[in-house]
Amino acid sequence: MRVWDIYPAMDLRRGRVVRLKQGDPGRETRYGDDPLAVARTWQAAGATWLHVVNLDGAFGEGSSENEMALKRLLTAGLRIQFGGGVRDLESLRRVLNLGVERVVLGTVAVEDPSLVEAAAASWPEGVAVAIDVLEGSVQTRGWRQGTAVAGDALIRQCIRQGVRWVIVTDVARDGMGTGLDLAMAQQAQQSGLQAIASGGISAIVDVERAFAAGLSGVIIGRALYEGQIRLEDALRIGAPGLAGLLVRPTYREEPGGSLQTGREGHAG
Ligand code: AMZ
Repeated sequence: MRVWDIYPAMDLRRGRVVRLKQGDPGRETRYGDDPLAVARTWQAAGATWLHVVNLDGAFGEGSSENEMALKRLLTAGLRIQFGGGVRDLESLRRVLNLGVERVVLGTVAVEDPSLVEAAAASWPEGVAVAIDVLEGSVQTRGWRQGTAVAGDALIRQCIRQGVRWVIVTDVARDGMGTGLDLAMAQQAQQSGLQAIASGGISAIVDVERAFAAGLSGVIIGRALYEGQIRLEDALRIGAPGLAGLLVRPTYREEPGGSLQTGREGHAG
């Protein structure tokens, strides 16, 4: 059966909810000082998952504030996907033991691939590899280090290593509201991985396109915090119960030029 989930994003910096532009800590917008309260608003809107990033961890800085925030977030009863600074098996095990359902590994996938292979063997549903790409090449260490590894090479590595989940982020689009580039996520999904796309989602049509492209989910950040997308609307896309089955949305151009979504009706 097809998997499809919407992940509201929560990036944490010193225990506070922020969004960065293109991952740049110098271009930060703060959205809240109480991560649990923010998480509860997403939960009230119907979210089942939350994608949490420990930015301090990703930048190689320790953060007891973010760790405390994560522990509080885990009390909300949401399913949590968490990444940032998890770079050895001991930290991975610890985060899973806290109750995180899926841990995102970025830097180690490039710097210590054997660790990812071991992790995927032990927790096939519990780990995802971050494919954070800028102009084709993978970025590590808080997206401040370019590498010689191409995004599609990392996708192939994931397949060889038995990784099930990947999160494909277009760094140049992240936090910029420029729309989603689906190509690499779609390539990953078509290679048999469960691919979640992130970076640049700015309108409900991006979510519809990701669903229509067969992806396993999308991560939405700034567009939710700034109100370009209502989470309730995003959650309706692909929701079983509406048409009874998952159906692909169809698009038709209205005379006024606005894009409307229709449904093909019952599939099968
Ligand atoms: O915004 C950033 N600068 C940033 C960010 N959001 N840098 C890294 N990350 C995220 C990755 C992934 O989810 O998208 O942190 C995680 C990877 O962390 P690490 O420590 O494993 O490379």
